[in-house]
Amino acid sequence: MSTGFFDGIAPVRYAGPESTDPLSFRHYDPEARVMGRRLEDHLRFAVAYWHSFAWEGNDPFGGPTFVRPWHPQDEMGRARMKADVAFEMFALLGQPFFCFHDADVRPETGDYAGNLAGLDEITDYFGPKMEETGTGLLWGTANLFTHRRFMSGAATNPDPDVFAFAAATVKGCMDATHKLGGQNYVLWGGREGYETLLNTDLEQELDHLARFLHMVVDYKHKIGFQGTILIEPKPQEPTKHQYDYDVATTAGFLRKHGLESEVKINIECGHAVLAGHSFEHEIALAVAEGMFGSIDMNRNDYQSGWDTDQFPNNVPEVALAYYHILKGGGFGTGGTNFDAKLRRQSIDPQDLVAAHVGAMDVCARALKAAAAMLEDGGLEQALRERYAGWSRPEAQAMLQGDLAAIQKRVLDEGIAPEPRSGRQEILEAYVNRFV
Ligand code: XUL
Ligand code: CO
Repeated sequence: MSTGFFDGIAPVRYAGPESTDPLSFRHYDPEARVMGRRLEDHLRFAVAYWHSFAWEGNDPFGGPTFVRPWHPQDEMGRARMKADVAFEMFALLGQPFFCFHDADVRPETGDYAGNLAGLDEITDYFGPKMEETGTGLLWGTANLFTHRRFMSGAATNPDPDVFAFAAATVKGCMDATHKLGGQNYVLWGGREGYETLLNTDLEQELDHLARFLHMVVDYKHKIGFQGTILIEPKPQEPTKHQYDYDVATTAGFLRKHGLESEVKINIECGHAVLAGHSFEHEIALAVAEGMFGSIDMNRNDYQSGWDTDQFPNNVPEVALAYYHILKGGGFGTGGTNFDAKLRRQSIDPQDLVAAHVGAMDVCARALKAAAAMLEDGGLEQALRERYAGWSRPEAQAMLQGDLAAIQKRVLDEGIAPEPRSGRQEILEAYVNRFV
């Protein structure tokens, strides 16, 4: 029986680029073929439970604005109603996946056993709904940052009892993810970082973080979880300094601790920007490191310096992100998770559906542009020309040689390099033809 929350909203259909209905897809036709693959299989969309159903609209100055029938979220009856509504929206959107934290889906009971029982009960409730709506789990994760017990971190907490509580919580969430056939398990270091070095043993905390991660990997193998373990970097917020700062930091950390073949990276657009990078930089670097896993799609406000988690609406930017994803071979177990929330004035149920429809259209349009650029090959051709000198045998031999041999060659041959144009504006105009 329907909850009635989305009354009057029909399942969203592809209606073509001319459609003016905000509740129709203009660019996302799941069945359309791009580079020989269905668009749905390229993009692998997921809805994030936390922003869409658990967040109540609070900001630092104001209380809840959404006031949904399942608020306050303090007992199992309302957790089930929230699940009913969530799966009703999944059925309307038809996206293939969702993602959740334990704390999004069950009430906080204040103790470990109570929380675990709630998670077990609600994930049993999800099972048939996933079946019925055809919605899979892209990833599960543990919320190790909201409750005050985690105020000084989880795996990096100075108190070993918090480390224990966090480890036990992650075990429970991995079990739940495995039970629901999740394709990945994510660790975002919610408060794994510090507020001040004055009270922080940075070296010890990083060692504990690595040990924790090894336990996660060991447990994955123990239970036969086939999904990918993903780390989601973020440079700051909530702590002043987050240990998983960006892709470069995370890749170095994984290699130092022998985890590079076991763990991949989930890259969020807004986090990349907070770290002073572009989304495509973080993706390209993860691909180069062999650690690209999945993306959290969103955008930050350009003027504010924090994580605003808005829905994406900039096709040229998103196209460059998908360009690097496609060039790297596309998603494996990963996908496009909308880690994005409504603005707190957008209180209508229709706003929630329309936000996802608009975002899915932005991504579809961007992916098609990225595929067209890749098929046209203009950027790849420009790269080949720019690096062509390196295919000469003497250039390759130089990489096997030493400084003295190179000096001899420079002197003998009178090597005097002539600068060549980087052609940036021409390439930017080239991209503009596709987006
Ligand atoms: C926080 C964030 C999280 C993770 C999952 O900035 O992105 O929602 O994606 O814990
Ligand atoms: Co995220």
